[in-house]
Amino acid sequence: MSEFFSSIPKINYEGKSSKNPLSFKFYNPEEVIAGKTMKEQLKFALSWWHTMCGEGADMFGRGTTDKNWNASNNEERSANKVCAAFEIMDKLGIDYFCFHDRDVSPDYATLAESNEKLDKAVDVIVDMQKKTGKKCLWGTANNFSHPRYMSGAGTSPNADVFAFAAAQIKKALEVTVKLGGNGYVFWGGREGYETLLNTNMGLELDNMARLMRLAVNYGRSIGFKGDFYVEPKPKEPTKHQYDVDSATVIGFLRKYGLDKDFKLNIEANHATLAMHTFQHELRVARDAGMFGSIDANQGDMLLGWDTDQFPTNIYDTTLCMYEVLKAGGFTNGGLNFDSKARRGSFELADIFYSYIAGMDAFALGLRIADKLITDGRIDDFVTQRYASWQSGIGADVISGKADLAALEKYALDKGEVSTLTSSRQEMLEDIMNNIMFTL
Ligand code: XUL
Ligand code: CO
Repeated sequence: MSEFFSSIPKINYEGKSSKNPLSFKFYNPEEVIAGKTMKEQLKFALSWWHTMCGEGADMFGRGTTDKNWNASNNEERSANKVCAAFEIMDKLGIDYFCFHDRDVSPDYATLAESNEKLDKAVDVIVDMQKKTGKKCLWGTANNFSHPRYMSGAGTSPNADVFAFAAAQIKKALEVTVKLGGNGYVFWGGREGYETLLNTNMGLELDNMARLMRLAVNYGRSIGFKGDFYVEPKPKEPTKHQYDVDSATVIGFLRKYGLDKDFKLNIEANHATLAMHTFQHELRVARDAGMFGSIDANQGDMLLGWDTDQFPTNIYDTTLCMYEVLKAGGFTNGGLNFDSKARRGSFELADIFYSYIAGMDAFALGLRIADKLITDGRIDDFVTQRYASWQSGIGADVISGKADLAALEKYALDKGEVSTLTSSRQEMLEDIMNNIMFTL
């Protein structure tokens, strides 16, 4: 097999004092943190679309990176992409990958031909999986790029479009099962609207749920035992995406009885587009018992769109890993780098620099999150802050013993609340800095 990155060596852990940019400073795969190896805690995945396909094009200019992988036609490109992807995973020590059907093999003239060519490319992946042991974290169907999906897929006003989307999902599920994937993602591509003047929102949402139910039924019938995920996002490409945020998606899944099969795939940049912190979105999912997987990236707070930058903000990665550890760690999910190098970072070597930056940022985040938990000051503060719910009137409210009349009597007898305590935000932020910077 030809090497695509002959100048890049295998990336090793060299420790935080290393000045070698092609080394990990914090990610030491076999080191045990919080009861598991870092590799098991972090479950890093490569995103086929950004890494193997994205060439850095934006609204104002064409791509800056060549992702043709020395191919002379589409089929050859699909096969070469597999070799290049496995070389990247091997050199970085990444165990998982995520894909859309059309990242692996593009659209051909008909659905039948697209399926046939997809099968061929998938066979190459299966072959490489056998040789390397690399695994599929999750698969999905690209139901948003083809012009037929201009007004949505599952929420299209046109039933034929719904049928095409369903057909693509059926095939993508089969491929995910073939690749041993334990996750299947619904990111709401163009499932949303631009104006309610032309939109039957109620029907569109019912239809989206119908499509998800059909996917669950079919997936289970072909032996898919993993988790289905919805990936919330509030806007872009449509003005109003139906899957706004974790809370909205959880409400939707419960309304349609899909909450037993679906969990959430939380993406950092989508959280901030929804005007939430990444941690908020993770907490909402965790509290609902629906935390599943993560699309790791970050936005730029000065830009209002989905920049999908490689994550380097340690506060965010720390608080993310804090939520992951509190959720008991990943089961079927993992950390998929839904991230792309900036347009100006156009050399193939930048793929490695970007992944190293992202992997190290999460490794450091995991180390600090573990310290935050074992240190205990922050968790103890929270427990103390809610202590009034452990006994007395608080316990009576929780057990259901206290009705409104009992609460009124309690308040009247008390006269005034005399036990208010400070919320101590600044002290807690200082504790966090203290833990972060005394590693
Ligand atoms: C788009 C996005 C997608 C999903 C998979 O914003 O995040 O790449 O992760 O369809
Ligand atoms: Co994503």
